[in-house]
Amino acid sequence: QLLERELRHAQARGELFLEFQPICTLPGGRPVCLEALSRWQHAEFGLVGPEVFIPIAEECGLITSLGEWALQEALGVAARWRAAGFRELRLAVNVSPLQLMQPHFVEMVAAELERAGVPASALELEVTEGIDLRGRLQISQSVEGLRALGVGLSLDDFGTGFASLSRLNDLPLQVVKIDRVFVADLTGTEDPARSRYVRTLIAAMVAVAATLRLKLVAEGVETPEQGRELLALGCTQAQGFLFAPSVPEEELLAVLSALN
Ligand code: G
Ligand code: G
Ligand code: MN
Ligand code: NA
Repeated sequence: QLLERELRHAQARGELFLEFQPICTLPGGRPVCLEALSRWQHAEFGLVGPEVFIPIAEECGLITSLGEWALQEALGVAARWRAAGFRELRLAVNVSPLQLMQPHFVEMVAAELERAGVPASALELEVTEGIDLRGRLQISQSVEGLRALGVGLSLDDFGTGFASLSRLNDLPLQVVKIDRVFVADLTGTEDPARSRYVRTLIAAMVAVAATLRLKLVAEGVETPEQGRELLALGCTQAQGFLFAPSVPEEELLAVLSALN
């Protein structure tokens, strides 16, 4: 189809770029990590979002090279913010489960870290369980290899995919990210039963995360009220428009100094 054909040329044409969004402490709003988010600026279609082109890339086999590009590009930017003095600021990069299926994925990650001069401990890979990761040998080997390398693993969009609370102990995770649909319903719903339910759900996630020694990040936090609710529930990190939208590298310094 048309988008697929155009996506095949996007990389070579330089139409892909990255934006970065801070993940901050709750309370305090101190940035601890920057998540790299891919963007596609097409000459005719305009800005195409990753929720559109990532699934296309996954279907047509472009995700491997797109994912490699995103990692390489993001590590280059991270090397620059580290050189500018932000050494404690980690980098989070989204990876498709299909990338974890690649036999040489871990070697690729190690080579890109080496090339950028960024330590493995400064990198977190975010994976969304859009497919069931269980029982896939290559995926468990990749995940184990990343752990051995010292790269962190985050479970993205938690609560919406295949992953259940009982699964959190099966992957060597450091971080779980609560999907923004739950955060939105904390305060944004007219239905008190729904907001009570979402509160209970988040409290349960906080309890499980504490037991498993996982960091919990709430996504899509837009208002101070949501921030207060999440803090009261025991959530200690958050990401969202409350702190900053995603911005290109050129605007990072301004965003970081506004947050500090
Ligand atoms: O930033 P935005 O809300 O448009 O991102 C939408 C979704 O696309 C997010 O869930 C994010 O995890 C995913 N995404 C963004 N960039 C990448 C990428 O480089 N690779 C993969 N696999 N997913 C990405
Ligand atoms: O990996 P993930 O899909 O969670 O990536 C975050 C996505 O959420 C990005 O596409 C980003 O543009 C979007 N986003 C970031 N902050 C907010 C927010 O506060 N509210 C909403 N609705 N979307 C957000
Ligand atoms: Mn993500
Ligand atoms: Na997400």
